[in-house]
This record gives sequence, structure tokens and C-alpha cells, in this order.
Amino acid sequence: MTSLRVVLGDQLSLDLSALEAIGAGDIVLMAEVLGECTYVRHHAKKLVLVLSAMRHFAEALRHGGMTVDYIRLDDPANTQSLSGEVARARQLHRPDKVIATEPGEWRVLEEMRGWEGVEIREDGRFLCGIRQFRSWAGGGHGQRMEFFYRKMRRRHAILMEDDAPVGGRWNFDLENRKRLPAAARVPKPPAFPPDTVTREVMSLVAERFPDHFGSVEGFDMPVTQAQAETCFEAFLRERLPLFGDWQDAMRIGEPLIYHAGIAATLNLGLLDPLRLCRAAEAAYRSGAVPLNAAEGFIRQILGWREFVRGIYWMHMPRYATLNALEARRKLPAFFWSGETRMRCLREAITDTRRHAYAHHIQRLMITGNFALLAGIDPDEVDAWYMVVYADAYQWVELPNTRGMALFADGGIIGSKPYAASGAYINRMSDYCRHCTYDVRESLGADACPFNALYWNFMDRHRERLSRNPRMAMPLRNLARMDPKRLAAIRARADEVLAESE
Ligand code: DLZ
Ligand code: SF4
Repeated sequence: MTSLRVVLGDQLSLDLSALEAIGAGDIVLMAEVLGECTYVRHHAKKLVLVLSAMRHFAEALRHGGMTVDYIRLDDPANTQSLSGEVARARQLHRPDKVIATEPGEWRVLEEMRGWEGVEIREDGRFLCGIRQFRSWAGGGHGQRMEFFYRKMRRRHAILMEDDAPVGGRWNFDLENRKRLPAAARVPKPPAFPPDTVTREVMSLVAERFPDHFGSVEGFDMPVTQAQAETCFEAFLRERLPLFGDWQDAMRIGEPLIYHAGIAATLNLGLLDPLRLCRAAEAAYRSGAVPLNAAEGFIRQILGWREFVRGIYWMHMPRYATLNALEARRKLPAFFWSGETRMRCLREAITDTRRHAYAHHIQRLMITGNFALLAGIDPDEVDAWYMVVYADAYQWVELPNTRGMALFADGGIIGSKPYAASGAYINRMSDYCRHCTYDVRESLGADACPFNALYWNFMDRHRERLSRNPRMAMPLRNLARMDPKRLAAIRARADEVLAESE
């Protein structure tokens, strides 16, 4: 009995279920295909990351004694689709069966189900299986992350003292929202100058995908498991101790601040989520990091990451069509160029173009918040997030964008829209101090556009939001607003939206 073991570009883990109990006569198939490189026009650095990491991983498998059939993008016989390459490999190797691990996207699962004789195994790299999540979510918890997270903490015995959370509380989110002092020093993360393999991929990407967002220049991301580990170790030592307090802070020219910056390599499979959580817990228990930092980090990995994946698989394919707030506006051109007077958006977009990265508050409260307030069509916003971030795969991107940022799922994932005016952005960043708009003003050509957009959003969705107790306060303030001022705010919002077209 021989088998063909298929490993996709974001399945680069030695303990992948598709590789379990692999025998001497079995063959691993890895294929670089145009279909996956262009189904969205991925950021140039994401393409380099994925293809270079795939090539390095194939070498690691060969080093471990496995036979790898590795198809390069420029191989003349390449059919340029995953299905085409699996079919071609079946012809060539005549395996008795094909073994794959469930993919991260609905679209690919549909495709995979069509592969002749395929056994699709569960992806054990996640800490909560899809079926397991469904049975939890069916249990009447209102599908809220907080309850799921508690269950995961208990199940994996992380930050627990018997049956109680360490420190007496499950969640230290309220202690993660400090403004970054001007004097705070932000350490530089490790950088990895491209080796020969990566340089070859950089040339390939620059030549084949010249019109994709961003550029290959300055690529310095980790592309192997060892490099990804080095990044994580540096985070544990240098940034995790400060991560808690300033998790939501933003600063011009510093996209990472104290974040780990590991989402891209974690989502490729180069890091193991449970090990990361245990390492953060050990750092807390040794006294090296405070509890609000360790808990905040663990919540992202053990809580949010697993939760959004569960929600994605539970609600697909319908989730990708939801548009609860009936947002229909086109994405402004400045989302691609970064050319806008709004300093916060300019920074978040130029950081993203340069690094294929922005941290969660830039994504949620700057670009996402603008798209929410302006009523941009979720299809356009989804497509943008999928393109621009190196860590974006639909299982994680869709619930975060359509659900968390845009509230287009009507509250499946979050209990309220994360709408904010300029005051929030000013509190959490140094952007407003360096902006030509005045964050304290709502009216007039130099008034911060977020302010008018915020009240206009509350006004537009007043009726729908009135059913949500978490929106009571802003709606009360809206109700108290002088009608003349509200009319002026509506006019200012129209002006801002017209300028953003
Ligand atoms: C993202 C990506 C890219 C750019 N290229 C490839 C590829 O050439 N071959 C491959 O197997 N996988 C690639 N991937 C990752 C897939 O798109 C990913 O496996 C699916 O989106 C499911 O998550
Ligand atoms: Fe952004 Fe408004 Fe602040 Fe300018 S003033 S940076 S537009 S929030």
C-alpha cells in the first residue's frame, strides 16, 4: 500500500496529520501553483514567504528521509492548480490512496473533496477540532468567545490553579489599554536576510507578479521553523513583558510595538500554538512577565484564534455573503495608495504595504473602523484584507473582518460594532498630534473625518442598534444632539465620503 501525502502551503508542520505514519514507499506532494498565488492578488511579501517557506519545508522533509515530489511554479508540466497537480501525481506515482489534511479555506475543501480516493484528515494543529467546536457552540453559550476561552483554558490546563483561573480572573483585557509613553523604547525584532532559496523566490515573484500589492524589496521574514522559533524567543524575552499594558497602543513608524508578529509563521504551521501558550505561561510563572501580558497573549492564541476558526467553519459558506448593515460603498482608492490626509489611515496602510503586517488595533480600529463607519461593502473589505496581510487565510480573515470589524454578521462573533470616533484613536496613538485634521472638531473642512462619520453611523443605524444594550450610551448622546448640529454632521459625513471616493 503506497500513499500520496499532500501538503499545502500553509501546512508546513512536521506533525501534520497528512504525514502521520508515513511509510518508506510513500510520497509527499507539494506544489506551487498559480491558482493559489492569484485567487487573490496576495501581497508580494506574502508570496515570497509562502513559496520560500514551502521550499525550505520540502528540504526539511527530505532531510528527515521522506521522498518529496516538489512542483515548482515554473515547471513546464505544472497544471497550475492543486487539483491538477494531485491528478498528475496520481498518474505518475500510482498511489493506492491520497491523504490530505483539511485545508484552511472552504473553497479548497470543496476542491479537495473532488480528489479521487482522498482521505481528508482533521487538522490536529488546532487546539479545538471543528466538530468539537460545533458541539460546544450548540450548547447554548450564545457562542461568545469569553466562554469558549474559559473552556479552552480548563481543557488545556493553562493559567489554572485547580479549577480557578490564576490571579482570580479569566481576562485582563481592561489592563491592556494603556497609552504608550513618548519615552518608551521599542526593541527591534530579529530580521532574516534572504538566503539563496529566498532570493530565488524573490526574483520569481517580482517577475511573475509585478502588479501585486507591495514589493519583495526588504523581505526579512522567518521562513523556517528554526527562524520562527528565534522570533518567538525574542518576543518572549524582549516584548512580552511589556505586551500587556500596551497591547492596543499605536505609534508612527512602529507597527509592531510589543506584539509578537508571529501570526504569519504560526498560520503557515511553522510554530505550534500550544507550545507558545505553555511558554508564555512558564514566563509568567518564572516571574519574567506580568499576568496581564501572559494572559493577553494566551487569550489571542488559545481563545480568539481557535474561536474565529470555529465560527468560520460553522457558518460557511453563508458567512461570506453576510451584510447585516447593508453596506454598499466602494473601497476608497487610498486603501491601496495610502494617499490620504488622515494620518492614522496613512500610517496603517503604508505600514501594511511595507511589511504585509499591521497589528490588531490598526486593523480593527483604523482601517476596519473607517470601513465600518463609511459603510464599505464587506466583499471589498474582505478582499483587501486577504490581499494585504501575510497572515491572511480565509478561516481567520473572514470572521475578523466581516464579523469583528464590520459587524456584517449581525453579531455572530462580536456583541456590538467596534465603532469609534477620533477620540479613541487619539487616546491610543500619536497619530492625531501629527495630523492636519483636528481631532477635537466634528464640523468644518479641517475637522477629523472620523468624528462626523461616527455620529453619522450611529444615526444611520439608530434603529437597529437600539436593540443592543451595549450601544445605549452613544445612542443616548445621539438623541440629545441638537437637530441642527446633527444635520451639519450628516452634511460633513457626506462631504468626507465624497472625498473618499
Ligand atoms: C497562500 C498560498 C500560496 C500563495 N501559494 C500556494 C501554493 O502555491 N501551493 C499551495 O499548496 N498553497 C499555497 N498557498 C496556501 C493555500 O492558498 C492554502 O493552503 C489555502 O488557502 C487553504 O488555507
Ligand atoms: Fe485620524 Fe482624525 Fe486623528 Fe487625523 S485627527 S489621525 S484623521 S483620528
